[in-house]
Amino acid sequence: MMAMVLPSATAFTPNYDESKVPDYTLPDSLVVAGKEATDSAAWEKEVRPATLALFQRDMFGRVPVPTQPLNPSVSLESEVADACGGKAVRREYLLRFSHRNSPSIRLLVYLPKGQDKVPAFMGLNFRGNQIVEDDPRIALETGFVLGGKKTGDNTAFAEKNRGTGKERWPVDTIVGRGYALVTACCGNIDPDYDDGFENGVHAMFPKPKAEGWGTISAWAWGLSQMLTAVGEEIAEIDAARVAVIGHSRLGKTALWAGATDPRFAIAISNNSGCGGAALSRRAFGETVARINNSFPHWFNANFKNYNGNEAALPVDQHQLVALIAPRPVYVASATGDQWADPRGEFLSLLNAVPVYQLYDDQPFGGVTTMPAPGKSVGHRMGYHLREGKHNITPEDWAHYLDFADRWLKK
Ligand code: GTR
Repeated sequence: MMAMVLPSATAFTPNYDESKVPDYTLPDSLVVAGKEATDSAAWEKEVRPATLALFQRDMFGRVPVPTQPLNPSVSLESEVADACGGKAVRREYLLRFSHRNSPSIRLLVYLPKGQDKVPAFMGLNFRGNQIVEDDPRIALETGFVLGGKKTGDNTAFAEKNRGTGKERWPVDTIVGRGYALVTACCGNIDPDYDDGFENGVHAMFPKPKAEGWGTISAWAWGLSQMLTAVGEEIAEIDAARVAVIGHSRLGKTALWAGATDPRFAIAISNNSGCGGAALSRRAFGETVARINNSFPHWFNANFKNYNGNEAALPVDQHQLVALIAPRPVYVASATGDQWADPRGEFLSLLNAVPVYQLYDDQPFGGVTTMPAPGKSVGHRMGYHLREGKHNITPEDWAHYLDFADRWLKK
């Protein structure tokens, strides 16, 4: 008998045809849960908290209350004075909590030499700190990394990856422009797979309910802890001038970190796509159902109610951008990254303008249409579309550094 091949339940064909984007109406970012923001005070007092609560309830989740104090502690593990051809001091720190299930978060820090209280970029990496530079003195990430073994020792994989992220982390340029860089492997905070909240920082908290946090929320929480650690331990960095940055799933994380922690001075989302800067209602490229099926652990259980049902979402991603107001925000797309819906990413920024306008007449510099590739536009809200693939490149960084110069240099 011939076997019948049935289409798998998860078969998914992304829409890349602009004419097939469903008609949609975006929720009004200024009127949420019956509250209206007519000025910045009303936004801050009522509409912003109501918006944040909806994102927590239906998407990223709420961080559970720990059952005991977590008492973070930071130890300096290494320091070299010859990084970036002698332009930088490089340190490694270990951030831990007093809970018996605490993971160790290993921070890699570059500080421009001889400068005090510098602004900084902070972002997570996928494959361990050793990717940033091919220097055997940087500790290998032997635990969970993207592309390595899910459990067990990843030493061999980490060895192979030394220095492979140097395009993504152009430390020489960053330091040369007067910024510090702080990074850590996202897997230190929460390994990127569905494990029922058993590992990573999740293991220090009670098990979440339907509203509970997923991995993106855990990563964002980790970034906040890293910011606290920087403020307390690294006098060379001005913790009030830290830009949180991330690529792809870590770009979604950077936006959520910027939304939940107002201490981040700027949030930068690089090719963050669905669940990040891209409008969910456009269902262009990756969709809510697809992301929840492929990565059930990224968002909370309630977010699954919107699979194939984007119109019912009480918020859309322009409101995630708006939660960062009035702090500067930057979104970037790539022409070859249709999966992340460049137009949807741009439209989120554009539709967050009314909230930013409560603070600034022309937050987006009067921009109303998507710019040509290669050009950075905007003012307090920045955007560019890079020619090329899903990636973060020195060209992206050049725009981020210019943007940071505008807002973080004294
Ligand atoms: C993809 C996922 C995207 C994006 C990307 C990444 O597989 O569909 O949402 O997050 O991974 O993080 O590299």
